[in-house]
Amino acid sequence: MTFKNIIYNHMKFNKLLVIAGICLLIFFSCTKKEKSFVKKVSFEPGATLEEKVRMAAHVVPTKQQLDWQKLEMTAFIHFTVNTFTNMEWGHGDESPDIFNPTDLDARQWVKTLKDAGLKLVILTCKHHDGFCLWPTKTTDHSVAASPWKNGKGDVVKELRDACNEFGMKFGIYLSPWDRNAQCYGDSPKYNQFFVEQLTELLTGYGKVDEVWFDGANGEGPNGKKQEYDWNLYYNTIKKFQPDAVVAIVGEDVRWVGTESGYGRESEWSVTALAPGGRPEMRQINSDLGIGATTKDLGSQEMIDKTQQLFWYPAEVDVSIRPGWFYHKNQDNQVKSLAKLIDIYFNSVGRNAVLLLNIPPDTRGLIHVNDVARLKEFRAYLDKMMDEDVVLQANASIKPAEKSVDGNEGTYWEIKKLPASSEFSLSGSKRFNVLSIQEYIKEGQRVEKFKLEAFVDGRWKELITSTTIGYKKMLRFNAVKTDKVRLTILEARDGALISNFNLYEAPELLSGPIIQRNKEGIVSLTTETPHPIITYTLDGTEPTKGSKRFEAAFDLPKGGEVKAKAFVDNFAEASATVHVTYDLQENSTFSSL
Ligand code: FUL
Repeated sequence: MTFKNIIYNHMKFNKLLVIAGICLLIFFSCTKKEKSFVKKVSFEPGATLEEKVRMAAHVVPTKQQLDWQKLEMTAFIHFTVNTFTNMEWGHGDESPDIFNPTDLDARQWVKTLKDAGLKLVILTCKHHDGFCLWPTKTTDHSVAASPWKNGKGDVVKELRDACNEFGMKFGIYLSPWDRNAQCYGDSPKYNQFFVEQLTELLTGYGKVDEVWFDGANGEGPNGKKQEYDWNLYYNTIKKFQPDAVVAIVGEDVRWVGTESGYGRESEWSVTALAPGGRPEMRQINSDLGIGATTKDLGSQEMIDKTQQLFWYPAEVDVSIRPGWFYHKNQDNQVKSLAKLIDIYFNSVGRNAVLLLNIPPDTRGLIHVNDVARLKEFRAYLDKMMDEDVVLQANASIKPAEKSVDGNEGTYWEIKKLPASSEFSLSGSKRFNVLSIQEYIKEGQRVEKFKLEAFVDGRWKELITSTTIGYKKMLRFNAVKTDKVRLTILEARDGALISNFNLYEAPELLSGPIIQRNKEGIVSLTTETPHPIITYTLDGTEPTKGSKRFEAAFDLPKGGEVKAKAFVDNFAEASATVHVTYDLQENSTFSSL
């Protein structure tokens, strides 16, 4: 090759490089994704509402937050000296002698929870009374001083081992408020004490997936208020368990604001509420006049008022019984199946994670009534989700909707709004539940959508709702059709829909509630409208031929009442419920 040739080839090569470069530039500028803001975005002063809302659409969760959200249902275990004193908040002066479960079996807890579909379990390692369920080096006020297993036991370890065995995620609740620790209120000293406890739990029991910090903060024994060093606590968690989410007074997961089991209809994961307990975060919230219980945390009106937004998703904590701890006199107050399902739709179905508390009894076991109810709960959900009637989207999907392969699965991108998508079902199908999800890895965007069914030659509206988020589930009157239409009406940027399912939820037939008043009169009621209730007083199983309940009846001497509810001309029956009354007012209950 001559020198001239070399120069010529070199020039040709350079030209090619330039052309290739321009092509690459064009390619990348066309495919360039809008910038995402992981966990937090701050606005420039003077940003318009329109600019802020668009940025809000691109606030995204951390990997830990996303993984946590996908758990959908998690469990709480409240267990400590309160279980034995029949209290909700111990005073801190309880003797460790009273902590003596006769049959503690963490395997029974975890198996029960796992069978119910709960994916993570959080234990009250220390509640406000200060008693530690593990043999801590920080205080004598622990299981080591109790008669249980001659002071050699460790509830945290037993739970951890059971979680390993059943493949369950594991979380710790460590109450910052401590009514036993002498140093509580002497802020630097207690912070050190607390961090030592936290460190023991974070380093001695393998992987911790969630750390739960309660907001309750009472006075110390010396009358002084404890100033918690949240920076120190968070840094300790980051150091030892960087993949754990920190909840409630934590910067990853937000308290939904009630303990009733119900999230907001419009539950934004992108909130103006600043997360956690650090003073600068508290200042932001106090300037905005908002807190976890504020009704609106993420609407455009709220965005207009604030200078920053956070990915701060909601957790709904609620107990299966009235109390957080076990109380024998609440054995007949385990929430009904209908109530639990309602809670499911209003927590998991409202863009939140459900944290359902199931408290073990004084034996250290989950009571048979709670076990039975959880089984019914799982069976109901399985039956409902057995068949998704949406089989395929028909050809009328608009070109604006494109199917995208994201690394968390496929989603449709719907850019121009409002936009409707039609779906043909696998034949004429009956359904009464919608489940819809956004691809939240890229943010939460939908503000309003509706679902219609094609019935008798025209579109009939089934439901209109606001936000979606990770998951929205809605119930409506059952309809039978072979075609439905989903319309995204408003969104903060292109809507990214990752799942769209329609189910038929079985009629919810809750068992009768049996009650006896002071005069000994027994009444039977149900949450289901217009059932037929039959009952027996001789211990036999109630059938459709048994005595029908028509009016309250006298049972002054006590006895066993067994009852069942029927609907649909006896085609469907509830579980049998029974109560045994003695001469006094005491009763025992179980669902057979
Ligand atoms: C509250 C506590 O005071 C209750 O006892 C319970 O632990 C609940 C989950 O959080 O703040």
